[in-house]
Amino acid sequence: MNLSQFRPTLIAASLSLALALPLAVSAQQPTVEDAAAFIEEVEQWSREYGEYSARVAWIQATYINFDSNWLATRANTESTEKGVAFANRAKDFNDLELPPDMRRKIEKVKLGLNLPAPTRAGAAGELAEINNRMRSAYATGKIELDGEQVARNDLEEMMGTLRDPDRLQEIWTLWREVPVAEREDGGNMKSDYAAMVKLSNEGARELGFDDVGTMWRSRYDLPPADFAAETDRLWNQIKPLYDQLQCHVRAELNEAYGDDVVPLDQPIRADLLGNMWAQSWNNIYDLVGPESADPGYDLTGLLEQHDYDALQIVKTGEAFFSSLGFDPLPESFWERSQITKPEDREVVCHASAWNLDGKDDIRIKMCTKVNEDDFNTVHHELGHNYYQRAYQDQSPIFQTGANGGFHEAIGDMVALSITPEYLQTIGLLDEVPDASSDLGLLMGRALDKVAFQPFGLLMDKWRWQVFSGELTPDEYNDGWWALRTEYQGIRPPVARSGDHFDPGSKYHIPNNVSYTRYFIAHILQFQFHQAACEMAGWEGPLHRCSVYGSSAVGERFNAMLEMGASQPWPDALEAFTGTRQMDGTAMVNYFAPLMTWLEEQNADRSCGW
Ligand code: X8Z
Ligand code: ZN
Repeated sequence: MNLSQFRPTLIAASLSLALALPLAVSAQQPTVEDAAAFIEEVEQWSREYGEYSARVAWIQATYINFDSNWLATRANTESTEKGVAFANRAKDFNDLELPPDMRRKIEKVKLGLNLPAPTRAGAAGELAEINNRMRSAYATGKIELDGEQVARNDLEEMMGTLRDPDRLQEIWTLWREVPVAEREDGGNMKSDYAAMVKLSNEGARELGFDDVGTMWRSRYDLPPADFAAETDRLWNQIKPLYDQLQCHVRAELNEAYGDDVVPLDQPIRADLLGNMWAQSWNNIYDLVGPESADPGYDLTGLLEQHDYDALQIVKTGEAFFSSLGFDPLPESFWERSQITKPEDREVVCHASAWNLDGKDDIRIKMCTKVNEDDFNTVHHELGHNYYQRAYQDQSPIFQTGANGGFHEAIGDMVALSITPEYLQTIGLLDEVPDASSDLGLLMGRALDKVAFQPFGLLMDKWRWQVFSGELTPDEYNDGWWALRTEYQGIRPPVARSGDHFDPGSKYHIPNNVSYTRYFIAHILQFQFHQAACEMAGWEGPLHRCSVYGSSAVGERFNAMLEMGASQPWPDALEAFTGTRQMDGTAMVNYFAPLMTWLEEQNADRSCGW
């Protein structure tokens, strides 16, 4: 029990407040003491059941079979039932004056479930079964290429390395057959998704939300409508940069593939951008990077040349955090993590970071490949782990990010410090390229980070429309492509119909992981990076700044991480950066020289789609 959450002074103060308002508090109405007891019950349960269900989920994710699915479905059912009951009880304290800390906990309990089930008997179990089927379908869906079964993460990698448009189209299309593959009972991921939407919306309405989308938008210490407007504001800050990038990339792909494959007056074919979902484009740097500003190396090549294996990549990531002053990862991390793909069983390959016991049992689960993408992803995942460990002394209710975007931004901020200078420091690069390579370096980053933003935004725009009923199941796929085209300026390589379920080809849809967090994280990580470089006394261009080795940065970083979700996120942001606003100008400024160059390149081109 974490007694620091129940400081006697706070309780005494709030009790006297309650006593001073006798008219507002009838005999039946709950008291502050009731609220304290309720919170304690939630915390106790979270500690005990949280560890149990995390261990079950770990087994299921790293050893998918009939039994682990059975166990996970049962644990999910139980925790949903309990979470719904807690959220409903939390509403009893709506009209009670509480000290801010307790009020914040009560509000968090109301929002605690990712997908609430209705309270009627059997509903939580039904929801858990549906979700489990979708999760397994995504992780284990089989894809045959030339008569041979190919591992899903090999296919993901192939989208980055192959350059034959027919082959790319083939893989792209096969991947998207999984979400519509029919089961023996006639259902598929799409029908499951529609059933999940219906059930969880019913649960959200019982809790007083309009729908699940509103519930998800309520997690940012802002009214949900204000949060949606905030994401649009941030997007509009960076959209001009994205538009220039899209225009240039289309022109370069047109050079590479010709008018038939890449017509200049249409959105870009989604399979040509070096990524299964066209969400990050750094893998096509060789096709679209500025010839005059070659950085002279690529990270994948360096890792190969230096015989890095997956374990060494993780050790390298750990060493970065150690250089900031964080303690080494515990022995159990190395014993229990899944760093590479086991050959003998089905696993969930999509990368994730775990804390199993709310204390030091932190781990990553990856099917790490030795390439640039996974080098970055390892840092991303470790960021989650160091955050989890830093806030372990908070109440379990506050053991999460200041908002979802913070959690996703921690490791990414560190990865922004993977500069040529840093690579030289750790012995991967012999010679640091001079300033004439800056445009190339910036282009590499932009293809990863700027290209991501419209995708980061539209994933949940689509779900918000789905949960609100604006899109019906028949319209799911068309609505998806309408957003993909509007925001990203891309199009499917082959005709799609209402029978397809292309959103289901992306992990976070069948797994119900909200996605605005990544959009926010891409904004925040540049704010963090800028602030960190200032703290480290860096005076050059931000893309050349590495905070490797700066204990001053580490200390202030840790102060933010330790807070977890105990304070509204502007407080956490202020603790590290001194500002209380999310702001896209840090990202825009970082890429300013590239923007100028892109505008020059595009001057005589007809942009837009
Ligand atoms: O899902 C992830 C992480 C795990 S939280 C690997 N990311 C998003 C994705 O892969 O789509 C990181 C970037 C965006
Ligand atoms: Zn993440």
